[in-house]
Order: sequence, then structure tokens, then C-alpha cells
Amino acid sequence: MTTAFTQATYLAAAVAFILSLKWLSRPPTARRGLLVGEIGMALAIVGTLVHREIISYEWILVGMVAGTAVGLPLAVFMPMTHVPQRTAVSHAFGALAAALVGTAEYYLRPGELGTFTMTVLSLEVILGYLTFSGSLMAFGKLQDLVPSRPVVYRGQNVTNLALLFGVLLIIPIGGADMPTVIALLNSYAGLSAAMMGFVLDNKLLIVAGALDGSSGFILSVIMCRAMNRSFANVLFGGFGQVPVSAAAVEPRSVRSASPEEAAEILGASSAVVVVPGYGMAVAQAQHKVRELYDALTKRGVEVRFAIHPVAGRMPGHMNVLLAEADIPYDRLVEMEEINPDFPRTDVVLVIGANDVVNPAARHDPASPIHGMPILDVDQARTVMVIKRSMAPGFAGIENEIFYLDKTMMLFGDAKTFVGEIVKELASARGAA
Ligand code: TAP
Repeated sequence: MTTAFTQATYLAAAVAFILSLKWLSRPPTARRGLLVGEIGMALAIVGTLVHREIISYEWILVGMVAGTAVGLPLAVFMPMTHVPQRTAVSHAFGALAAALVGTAEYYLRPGELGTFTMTVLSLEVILGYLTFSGSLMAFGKLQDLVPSRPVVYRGQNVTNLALLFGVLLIIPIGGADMPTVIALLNSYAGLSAAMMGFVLDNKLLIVAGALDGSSGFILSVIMCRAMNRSFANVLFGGFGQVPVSAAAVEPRSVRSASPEEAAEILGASSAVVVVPGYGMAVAQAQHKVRELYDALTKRGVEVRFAIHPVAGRMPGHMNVLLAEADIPYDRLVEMEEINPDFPRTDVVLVIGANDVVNPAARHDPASPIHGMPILDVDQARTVMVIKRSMAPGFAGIENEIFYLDKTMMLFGDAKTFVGEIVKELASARGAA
């Protein structure tokens, strides 16, 4: 039983979590959402700490100190580009905690558990361990510790249906489908926590777990739509298989260009669309991109940013980076909206994006990304691609865009190259 104080803090925390989710769903209110979520979590912790069933605080203190010692440096020093891996690890440990609490309850209350409690406890433990091992596998894939190509094996679907091991569930999923899987694991971790709430008779856990479970599920559905995949397809398909393509073996030539040439063409255009991708995040080029936006806008060039839903390594990755550089939000255009505009676009400047502009998704049924909607940049008049080499992107496949006659490859680090274009534009203006 909880005291009135605990109940009141739980109620306030539940309201804070709901408001937090609501505000987090829109960039202008996202910071407020984060703050309210943090306040909710603080309330939940305080409410739990004054719970009168707590006998001793020693182990709680040890846990809090250990958690802070690991969590704080992780938050401070971890680069933005590693957020997906970090998210996978937090799901893993959150779910492990739920599974361990469930296991402990089972042994602490022998013979006392009724059918309902036993059912939810079993679900909590199954989902908890499944999410734990599955999220660790997802972490391994994102961190390149486990091959990110799909590992398929005989009888794979039967094993997955038995939902025995998260490891076996995640191994067959290819790199390009990882965003959906992370969202789904998030949902499982939330559901496991909600089940734990039933077992422990803790209403806040039920509410928070249900919010986490349902929002994770909604996100998985959104990601599935963005990738044009069905759930069954993601979990049981084993895509992302990289076929040995004959085209990859044939050496082909590309046209490379200098910052000076790029600046000249960009400065003379009237409509430019920038396509940011993972490489912009790696290079932390967003502030230089802002300078380029300013320089071109000053010359009267219309500059917009095309945002693919899975560009980068986490949902909203590009939105966050561009917002950090204060690029006006109304300049960011979603994929469906900007795609019809590419034929009227003078220059598309692809900055560290690859898979999300790969036309193989449209026409090559053998491609692991076939069916994924992409930004149709190949329809623009000129395509410029900033990247360091001819290396493939996350899905590990060739991109025919680089070999088109209208494509100029701008080889170099995104931040350095964009910086050089900005300098060229400034000196050309100075000379004029
Ligand atoms: P990618 O296909 O991963 O391509 C990124 C490109 O950036 C690479 O080709 C790389 O080429 C280049 N690059 C790396 N560092 C760079 C630097 N410092 N300067 C310039 N270029 C650099 O990226 P994308 O087009 O954004 O696609 C995202 C992929 O990640 C999709 O397959 C998606 O499914 C997957 N994914 C997405 C998420 C979410 S939720 N967004 C989560 C997990 C996975 P070089 O090495 O030659 O420079």
C-alpha cells in the first residue's frame, strides 16, 4: 500500500509524463517536454523513496550512486552519432531490471500468486529477457561488434515465433531495418514495465509502461511506413541481405569537383535543395551548413532541406542537428512534400547521405532497400555529393547516383568541404 503522499506524487508524475510526450512531439515545444518529463521522473523517484515498505536505504543508495557514476559520463561524453547504440543499451538494462524484479517476485511469493498475477508476471519476465538480449544484439550491430548484415539460418522463423531469444530475433535483421527494431524493442521494454506495475501493484509503473509501450509501438508503425515495410516483413523477412552484385565489380568512373567549382554552380542557381544524412552528423557540419544557407540566401538563392524519415541514425536526427544550427524550421521539408519538386531543382547538395537517396530502392528488386521510399534527387538538374570516399552507407550497398553524368562528387569531410564552399562564395562576392 502506498501513502497518500506517494499516491499524490505518482499522480503528478503520470500527468507530467503525458504532457511530456505531448510536448516532445513538436520541435518548438520539445525542450519543455523534456524538462517536464525529467520533473515527472524526479517526482516518481521521491514518491517511491518515501514508500513505507522500504526497510533499508543502503542498497538503494548503492544502486543510485552506481547508476549515476555510469549514466552521467555516458550522457556528457557520448557523441550524438552514438545515440541509437546508447538507446539500445538503456532498453537492454531497463528491460533486465523489469525481468529481474519479476523473477525475484516469483521466488519471494511462492504459492501466493493468483492466475492473473502469474500471467502478467510471465509476460513481464519473457518480454524483459527478450528485450534485454535483443537490445544487446541491436547495440552490437549498431556498434559494428556484430555483423550488421542479416544472419539468416534454417528454421529461423519457427524459432522467432517461439520468442525464445531476443538474440535470435535480432540477428536476422539487416542494417537498414534497425530503426524499426529499436522502436519495437522500446515498446517491449515499456510493456514489460507495465506488467511489472501489475505484479507490484504500482499504478505509476502501469501508466509509464503503457505510455512507453504504446509510443514505442506507434513509432515502430511510423518507421515501418517510412521504410515501406510491414511488421512481419521486418521481423521475419531477413532483409538487408546484400546480394553480390555484378555491377559492384565493374570499375566505373565518377566526376569529382573542387569547392571552387561547387561554389560557382551553387551561387548561380536559383533553387537548391540540401539533403543531409548521417555523414553530416559524423562531421558535425551543421553549423557550416547554416553558414552556407546564409551565404546562398543572401545571393537570392532559394535553399530548402529535404528530410528523409530515417536519415542519420535516429528518428529526427537531421531535424535536431539543423535546429541546433538555428536553420529556420520552415526550410525543412518532408520527403513526400519535396519529392515532386526535384525536377524543378537546379542543384541538390547531398551532404553525407547515401542510402536515403539510392534509386536502387525504386527499381532493383534484388536490392536490400528495395521498396523503401527515397528522396528522388536523381531527378534534379545537377547533383552534388559530399562524402569522403566511394564507401557505401549503412546498408552496405553501391549507389548509382555517384556515377550519373549530372553528378559531381565533392570528396572530403563534410564540415571542411562545406566550409571551403562558404569561403569561395565569400571571396567571389568580395571580388564582385
Ligand atoms: P548512410 O547511408 O549511412 O550514408 C552516410 C554516408 O556519409 C556514407 O556513405 C559516408 O561515406 C558519409 N560520411 C561519413 N562520414 C562523413 C564525413 N565526416 N564527411 C562526409 N561524409 C561522411 O546515411 P543516410 O543516407 O543518412 O541513411 C541512413 C541509414 O541508416 C539508412 O540505411 C537507415 O535505415 C539507417 N539507420 C537509420 C536510423 C534512423 S532511425 N535514422 C537508425 C539506424 C540505422 P564516406 O565514408 O565515403 O564518407
